[in-house]
Amino acid sequence: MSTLPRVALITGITGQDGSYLAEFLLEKGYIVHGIKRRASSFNTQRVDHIYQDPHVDNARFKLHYGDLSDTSNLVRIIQETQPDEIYNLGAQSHVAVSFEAPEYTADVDAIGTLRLLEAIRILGLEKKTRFYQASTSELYGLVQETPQKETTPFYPRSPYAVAKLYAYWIVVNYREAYGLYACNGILFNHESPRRGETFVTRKITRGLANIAQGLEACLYMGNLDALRDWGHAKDYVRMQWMMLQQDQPEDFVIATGHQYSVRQFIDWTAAELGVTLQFQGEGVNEVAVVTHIQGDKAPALKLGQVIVKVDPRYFRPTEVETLLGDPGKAKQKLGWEPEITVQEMCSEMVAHDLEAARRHALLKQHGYKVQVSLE
Ligand code: NDP
Ligand code: GDR
Repeated sequence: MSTLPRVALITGITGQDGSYLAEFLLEKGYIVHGIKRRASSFNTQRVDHIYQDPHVDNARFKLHYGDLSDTSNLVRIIQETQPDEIYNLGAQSHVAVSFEAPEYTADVDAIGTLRLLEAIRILGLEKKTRFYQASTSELYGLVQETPQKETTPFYPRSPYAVAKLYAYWIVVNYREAYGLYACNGILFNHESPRRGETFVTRKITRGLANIAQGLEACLYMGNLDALRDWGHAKDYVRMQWMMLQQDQPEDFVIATGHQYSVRQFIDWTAAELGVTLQFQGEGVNEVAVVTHIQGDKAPALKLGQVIVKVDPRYFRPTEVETLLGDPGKAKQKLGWEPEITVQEMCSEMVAHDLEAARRHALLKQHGYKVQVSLE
């Protein structure tokens, strides 16, 4: 057996999952290549801590400029890196944004996947390179069965989900047509302190931490009734790797099997800040009012203050109201189970965002101009 380190190529390495997966694979001894997009400012914050100076010999972490919309670039990177495993995590991953940019989303999320699979074929790497596709619970959309499992029919409800539906099936087709080792991980929502700031959990933890420290006045939210099965990204990237280590390629649902509302996540976040909220009103008039404050984490808040309001701007043209996964197959076949609960994850996210908010508040107190980005 070869003793050479295994080589992985990750698209979307600068994103939430890409950063955790890169850490995980480096710890396992892999050489990790990642594709990053050219941007007008640095966009590698999530992987800067594992970056290795390319001038040093034997660097095991390497970044390449590239884009899922650029076939020749992908072919060249795969040819140069000769990966044993490709993890296709790159995507325009925001569901609401996909209604604004449907064509771009289709190009990157659907055709981008095809470009990678074709690159493997063009380069004759069908027997060498294993392929992981970041599929999604959004495929279930308007749910046909609860809980959702590998056999539940799909009903996508956004340009993002429709693009991911193409990607899902092209992976299945290339596996069946050409014998590629290619798998879909149908992942339910997973979060962390590295979650993008405009996804709902991070928007809540960051927004309420900022309000608690007097940096923002109010958090404007969309559908508070939406129900999601939230897990921790660290648990989910472990499963991405496990899926590529089996004898036969298969598709798996990755979820916790528990479901909560957006309103519940707001409540947990407030509780982490020592704040009790009461939700009042209905529909677009619903607000959350501060009814109790304990401890020193929310010095800027006052009793009776309204800190959450509904803004219909955040409603989606077609909503996915409820998602709940059944991770039974992953447990039974791979022995995978999530280790971090949603409450532990919320606590970690609030601690992270509160620390940042306190830093900003301190700067503000000392006369420095502080501007927090809002959506
Ligand atoms: P993020 O949005 O955090 O990361 C997306 C990554 O894709 C970023 O590195 C981004 O680069 C990159 N990217 C975007 N457009 C392109 C492009 N045109 N070419 C190359 N790279 C591009 O997503 P997550 O880490 O949360 O998710 C990873 C994958 O898993 C995505 O495919 C997502 O759709 C899917 N998924 C996520 C779930 C979740 O709950 N997190 C659940 C199910 C599936 P940049 O940093 O420059 O923006
Ligand atoms: P989702 O995640 O669409 O499930 O896609 P998101 O966190 O954006 O929304 C979850 C639910 O919360 C509701 N919601 C809001 N969402 C956002 N972003 N902002 C708000 O203000 C707000 N208010 C309520 C949404 O309507 C929705 O019902 C994520 C992405 O990571 C996808 O890439 C991935 O495929 C799926 O999870 C699984």
